[in-house]
Amino acid sequence: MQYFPKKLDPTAQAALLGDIRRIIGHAPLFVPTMPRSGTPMSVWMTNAGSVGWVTDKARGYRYQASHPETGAPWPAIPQRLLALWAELADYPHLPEACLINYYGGAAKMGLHQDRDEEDFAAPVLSVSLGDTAIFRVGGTTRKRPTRTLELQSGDVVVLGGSDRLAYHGIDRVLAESSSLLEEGGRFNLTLRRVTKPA
Ligand code: MD6
Ligand code: FE
Repeated sequence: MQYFPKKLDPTAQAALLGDIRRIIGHAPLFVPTMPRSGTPMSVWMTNAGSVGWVTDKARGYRYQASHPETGAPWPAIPQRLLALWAELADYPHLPEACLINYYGGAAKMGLHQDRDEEDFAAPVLSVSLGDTAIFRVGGTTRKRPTRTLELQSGDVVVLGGSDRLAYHGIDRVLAESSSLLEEGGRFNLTLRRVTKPA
């Protein structure tokens, strides 16, 4: 795991937030539901890219090329995120998906691995915008000890190499810890390579 605190300055954060707001204008946030149980997750979600990560009761976790509610293709991944990937990912191919998670009030994310991609040689790169989150990260089994890290607006985390499949999650988000989002809360953007390059 590589941690880049304050990788984006306030100007870059505001510009990226503008990109995210435009994406949401075309691909509205939706409430994802868990496989089998259909329990709603507490985050809202959307995507950019040739494919996006979605989940629902009937079909479970997967990548698909269209928005589950509008049926429209996902908007393109913003150039400034592609530039960040080129700088930090140490991987010679473009990312294909940018998952956008929005955490309001009490939203959190349980401990999980990102493992729905075909190519674990590529890292997953995440950018935080808005309120500070308590990020928990452990090893590659649930039994390994975990530690926590406060992710602030503009921070970037890269999970790659032996940490590509590390368990991680968000315990909680600290309300009113940032003024970037007028409505409060937090966006997390995760860039992923999904398919194995030819
Ligand atoms: C979050 N992040 O920060 C959740 N996944 O809201 C993730 O699930 C994540 O930060 C893969 C790599 C980095 C991450
Ligand atoms: Fe994740």
